[in-house]
Amino acid sequence: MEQKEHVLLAACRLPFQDDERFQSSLEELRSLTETAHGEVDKIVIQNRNKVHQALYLGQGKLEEIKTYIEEHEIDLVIINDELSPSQTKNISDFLDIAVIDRTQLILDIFARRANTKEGKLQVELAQLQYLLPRLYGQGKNLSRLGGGIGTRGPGETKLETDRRHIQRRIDDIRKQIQQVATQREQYRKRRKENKAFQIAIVGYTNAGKSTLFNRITNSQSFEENQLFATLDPLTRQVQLPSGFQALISDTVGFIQDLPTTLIAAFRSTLEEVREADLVLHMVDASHPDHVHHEKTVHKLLKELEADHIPMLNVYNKKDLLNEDFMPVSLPAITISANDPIDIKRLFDKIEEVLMKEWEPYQTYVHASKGDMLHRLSKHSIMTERDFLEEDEVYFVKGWINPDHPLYHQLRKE
Ligand SMILES: Nc1nc2c(ncn2[C@@H]2O[C@H](COP(=O)(O)OP(=O)(O)OP(=O)(O)O)[C@@H](O)[C@H]2O)c(=O)[nH]1
Ligand SMILES: [Mg+2]
Repeated sequence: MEQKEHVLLAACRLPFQDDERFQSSLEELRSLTETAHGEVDKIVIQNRNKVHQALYLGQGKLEEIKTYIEEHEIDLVIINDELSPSQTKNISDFLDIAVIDRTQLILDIFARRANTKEGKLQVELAQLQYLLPRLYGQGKNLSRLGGGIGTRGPGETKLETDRRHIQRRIDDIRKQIQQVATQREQYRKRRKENKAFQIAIVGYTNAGKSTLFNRITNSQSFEENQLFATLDPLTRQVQLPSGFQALISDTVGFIQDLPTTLIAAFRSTLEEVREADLVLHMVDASHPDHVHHEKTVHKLLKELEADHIPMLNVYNKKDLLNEDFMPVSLPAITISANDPIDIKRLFDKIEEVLMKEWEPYQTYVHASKGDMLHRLSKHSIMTERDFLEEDEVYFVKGWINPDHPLYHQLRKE
């Protein structure tokens, strides 16, 4: 068992900040810290008109923190903001202790979690890009080579080498990511050519995406009560009640104030979402701040140019809710990912949403054309199928995606 680091969290509250939002971002910083195996000993808040340019907090407040640190054996200070390189250094010098900011904390968690080649490369790239402008004179921070929050990953071995070396590594990683991205692109193209219908599960971190994915596919996606349990997308085949077949993907969780370096690095992973035909937006409905989580996800989907894709809002963790819960966005379904009956309801709801998007059809298929019947049952939502004995034909009715080649075939017949 890893030794837990004792952490002090510090934040500036500015006049324009909404009180509830401020509190929940602090709560989030606390769970991020715990996810990184830190233990929060104390939270220090200072109300200010603006952030202190050199020290982030005022000098008096820092004196107070320094005294606390000395009396309570704190290992690390985490600031609930993105700091400039010089702010980090100044605070660290002042307190004579390691200081990291929110971005570095999130990078650290991503470094622990990445488990495919692409995921690891992306995290390393983001960490190096974060490190580059902060190379010189990190003082106390650099002496934490033994490890601990914020030091995992590539930083620790390369700190003493020069910028050029890091720059070369960045270029190298970029090339490798590009290669993986090209492979991914080809794979995606093949799926498109096969006209596989793609469903992406997206949502704020910890909403229950992997849990749902696992219940649906019975597969072993990594699922845990931690933030960012999933960093790499997983795709499996599913069959809806009508027989319609689709691919479904689990994706990395979203978070507010995602470090810009990471957004760039994870773009190719999240590009899967842009290619999706249907988005299942999962929301932890039991989270007090779920409305804001939803907004964050919508905003990021827009940035990814994925906001035009049909969406079903899936409000999860019903078992933790009061009965009077009302969905915020429609179309919606409220479920508990662990309840098999709810999974069945979700499947029905997905078909309902697709039928609204698609076109109705009805046609006769001769009994000798078993292949056509099979294709229709896989690629459309077939609602009726009757065998008319005297004519040896099937009469079928259903709903079909107008983008699917079968649609045009049906119209010709
Ligand atoms: N009570 C309750 N807990 C749930 C439900 N669904 C998921 N959870 C729990 O919520 C936690 C997070 O679930 P995950 O499936 O890992 O969440 P995720 O959205 O994949 O999270 P990231 O991969 O970190 O973005 C786990 O502890 C799950 O057991 C539910 O319906 N009810
Ligand atoms: Mg997950």
